[in-house]
Amino acid sequence: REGKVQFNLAQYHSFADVINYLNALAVTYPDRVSVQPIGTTHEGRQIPLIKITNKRSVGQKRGIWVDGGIHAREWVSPSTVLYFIHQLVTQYDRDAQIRGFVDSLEWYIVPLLNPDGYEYSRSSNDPEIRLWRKNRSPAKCIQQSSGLFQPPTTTCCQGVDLNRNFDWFFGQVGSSTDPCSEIYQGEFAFSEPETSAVRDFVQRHRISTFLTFHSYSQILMYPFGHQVRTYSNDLNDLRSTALLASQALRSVYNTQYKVGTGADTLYPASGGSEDWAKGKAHVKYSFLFELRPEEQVWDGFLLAENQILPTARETWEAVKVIAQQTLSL
Ligand code: ING
Ligand code: ZN
Repeated sequence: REGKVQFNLAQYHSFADVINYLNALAVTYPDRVSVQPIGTTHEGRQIPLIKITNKRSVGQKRGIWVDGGIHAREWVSPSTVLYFIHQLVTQYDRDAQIRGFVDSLEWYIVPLLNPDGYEYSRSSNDPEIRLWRKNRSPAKCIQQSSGLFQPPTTTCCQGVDLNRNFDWFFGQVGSSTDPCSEIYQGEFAFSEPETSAVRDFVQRHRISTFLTFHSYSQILMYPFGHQVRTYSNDLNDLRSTALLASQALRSVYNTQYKVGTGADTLYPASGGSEDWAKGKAHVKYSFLFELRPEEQVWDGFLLAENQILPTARETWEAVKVIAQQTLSL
């Protein structure tokens, strides 16, 4: 079955291509792969999760959650997560460390958490569309007063920022109640099918490690992001693991990452999945990766396809460090 599943990891793909790839892996490697939907989006797409573990090895295993593509325009995120899937599935027979990860852990991987937003961002090069961030929830309208003696106007906009919609200090900071804002938090925590699917799945499984992939800025974040200088009581474990992971990442192409909380390194924002996973779902290790390119560029969401594999390769080194730490819990 070597080389049986054809998929070009060096290109950006449609959601349909991703589905076909995951299903082909499940058919070709039934002893370690299965695919299941974890929810259905507003536009009716089923969100696929691929579970990777050695089905013959028995006993309680720790779970690692991995998601990509929560934000539509961050295309290198799903591509990078697809590379992890490829490594775990196809390197099993060649690499003893990966064999250990697949024998002794359960990987729950959602490469494309926001397929509606992703397909929308693929549908045009118009910046309003290509740079879409949110999901595609139905339009919500607000009345705006146009001035004294003017009739109020109604504005309607689509989409919720899924990384403001988790139940962690929901609506408090770095988010908006305006449906037209890029950081619109939604009507209430977990109002969206994508976020409630993550909540339900994580709560029903033994998850020790939660990894979520964004772009861009080259930052490895640990909790908490809603307030500066605010950390979990096991900060030392998270920070030392993050530093080891960022060193492993740097060892490949000398790509430099900052390490810290979202609030300390970028800006405070509440309602994020990484904070919810640590603060409410009580996973041990929760990290958010901001992938390439570096913070200073202005068109960082338009990352050239020749950057996909280098980004994925270096990030995989960091993920393996975190998986190794998870194994030794
Ligand atoms: N970045 C994250 C965001 O959702 C973040 C980073 C999360 C910062 C939480 C602070 C707190 O804004 C991207 N890529 O959107
Ligand atoms: Zn993002």
